[in-house]
Amino acid sequence: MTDAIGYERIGDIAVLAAQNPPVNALGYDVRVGLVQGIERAEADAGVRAVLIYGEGATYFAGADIREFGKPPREPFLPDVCNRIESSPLIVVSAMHGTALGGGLEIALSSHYRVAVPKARMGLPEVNLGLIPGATGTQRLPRLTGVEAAIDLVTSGRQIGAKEALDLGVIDKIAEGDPREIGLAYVRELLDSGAPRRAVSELPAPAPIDFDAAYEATLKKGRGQLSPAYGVRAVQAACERPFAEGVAEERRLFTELMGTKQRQGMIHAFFAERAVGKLPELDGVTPREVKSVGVIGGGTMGAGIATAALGAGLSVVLLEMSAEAAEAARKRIEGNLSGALKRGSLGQDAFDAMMTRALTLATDYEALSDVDLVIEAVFEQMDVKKQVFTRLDAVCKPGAVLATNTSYLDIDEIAAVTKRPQDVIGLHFFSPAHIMKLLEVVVADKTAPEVVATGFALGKRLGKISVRAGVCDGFIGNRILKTYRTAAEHMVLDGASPFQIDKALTDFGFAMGPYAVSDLAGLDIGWMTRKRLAPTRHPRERVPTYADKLCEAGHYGQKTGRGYYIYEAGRRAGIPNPEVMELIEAERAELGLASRDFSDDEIVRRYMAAMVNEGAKVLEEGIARRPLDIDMVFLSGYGFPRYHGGPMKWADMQGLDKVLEDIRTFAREDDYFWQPAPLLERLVEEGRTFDDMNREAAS
Ligand code: 3H9
Repeated sequence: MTDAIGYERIGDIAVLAAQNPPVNALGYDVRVGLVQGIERAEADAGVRAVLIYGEGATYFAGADIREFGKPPREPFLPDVCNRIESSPLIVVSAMHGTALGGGLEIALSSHYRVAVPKARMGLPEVNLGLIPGATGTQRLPRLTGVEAAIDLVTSGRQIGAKEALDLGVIDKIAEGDPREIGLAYVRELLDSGAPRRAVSELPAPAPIDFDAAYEATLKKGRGQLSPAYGVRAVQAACERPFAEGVAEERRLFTELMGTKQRQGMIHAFFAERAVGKLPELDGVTPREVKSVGVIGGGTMGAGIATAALGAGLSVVLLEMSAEAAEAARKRIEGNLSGALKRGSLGQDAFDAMMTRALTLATDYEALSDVDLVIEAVFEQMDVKKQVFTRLDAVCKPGAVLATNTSYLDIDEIAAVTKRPQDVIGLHFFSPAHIMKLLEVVVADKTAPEVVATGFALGKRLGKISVRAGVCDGFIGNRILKTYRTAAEHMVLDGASPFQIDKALTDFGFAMGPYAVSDLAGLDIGWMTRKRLAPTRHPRERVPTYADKLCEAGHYGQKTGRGYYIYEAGRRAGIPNPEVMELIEAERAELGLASRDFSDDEIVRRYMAAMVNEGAKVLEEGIARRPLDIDMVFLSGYGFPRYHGGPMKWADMQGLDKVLEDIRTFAREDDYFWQPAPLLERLVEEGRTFDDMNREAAS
């Protein structure tokens, strides 16, 4: 027997205990162990039932994802599931922690299922670009019916024990440790003479209109294939005998396993876990943070305060006047009321946050005792410097002083204090209580424990924190500026903003860049263009048509008109014809000939600009690893997860192809399209960004 599954005999019960920390993933040893355990129990005279449970934190949390993409080794998981179910003994699974994917499939192959009240379960394979591939799509609908099964398979969402019981996924909830509740349940079943009960032998569920469900799912997934494949797999459960349904599930699963989407999503899964692991923080203890000061109660400050309150921190919010403080309080209340209405926040907790945990202030002295301050005031260097001078004077020693600036030089801000080691950038994205991304911007003198504190705070707030270095725009906004410029060049040369948006939403972005500008407010770009105008290189091509929109008072969604026109009651805008007139006038003025762009060329130019700037950001050490850039774009810029992030996307295209594109584009404009030396080196050496990720981890 392998060590991964322990075998123990307790009276007439054989107990199989999974011992594969940290999450009891169903790797090769575990699969072998389960089959051997069942065989041994069947051969063990007097054994009448088998209990399966997980030691440590959880029941099986799924197949071992690290094995994907390698040649599969027998026994395959679907065969293990079928072997368990076909046992003449009564097999019971006792679940705790998270029974996910292949884990839930093992449970569904058991004859009875019991779970602790806090257990969570689900089929999250779609989040890895896959579908359940070990009979889950065939067994689950036989228990829950088709609609619930499609919901669980296509959303990948986790459900709690109570919902699982209501849906018929489990048979019982019991308080205790899994071994204890499992043994008690097996005893109860044996004593009552309960029969062996195989889910595969239950009648096939009633069908629905699967073509409609498939189309709707495909549309909702914005080009992601796996959820739509999940619909087809559940369809097979209705229309075919069990064994054939399993074969169809396997076919669909195997097809998805061969896709780039699967590679991209699994990259995202591991990148999400690697992003917070920094060698520089090994053994560094973060400072304790119980109270947070927030300076500025606009959309950003109120969002940050909301996030901090939601994480159980006490917050002192500083504003310029009592009226402004009151407006900030209202914003926070508005932010929290959504959670209150949805029921994810109770009235008592809401009241406690708004009264005991939140203090409004207009005097810096109120910040004298907080553990960490984040300023979210106007983006102007002299304003920031004033704030930090005040903070340096009032904050207690050891307090972390953070700026939420989006692009200003944090070294320069830190230099006005006598404690630059305590100064850091914590760059949130708006709305800060919702957006996942936090750039932790490390300045020259920032102390490692202050960096660790930034990461610890990010974790507490439920953010994905990415380490960034200081430069104009850090990782995200710097790269954004470059690919946004590539889009503007295409507009000057003949593409319309609407075609560009469409090409990029077809690529999988939630919104195109022009719709995003309308949402963020066109005045932001306008201000940036004005700020950068004096230092602009003569060869930079910067269109002015958008300035004209702003001059006419059209700032996007907030004024009802920008690139798009927003009619009351309709979320999506319709293209603003005035925009094309302005663009055509500008092209005529500059004497530019318009040409056609295919959607494919639009995507290639946009992505090449993103990847090239990403490579420069890496080379300068602003981002430490390619995966850091991927996480910034996946969690803060609506980059489609199934492409894995821009750097993973580039790897999957082939870096040589991306470089070739850049060199081709450079023939028209060798000022903008300067290949990143790092990209050239990687191509020369036949290496990838993923190789860099691996080297950084070793
Ligand atoms: C599947 O089952 C397919 C089948 O239908 C068909 C097959 C034929 N494998 O997240 P954490 C690692 S697909 C390998 O930080 P938490 C993880 O990388 C699978 N490794 O902990 C990390 O390693 P490290 C369906 C895994 O407590 C460590 O474990 N299942 C796996 O915050 C701790 O993880 C899923 O998609 C795995 N399956 O969350 C579940 N899972 O320390 C995926 C985790 O080196 N897993 N690791 O960085 C999760 O959602 C979370 O890990 C879980 C625990 C909720 C379980």
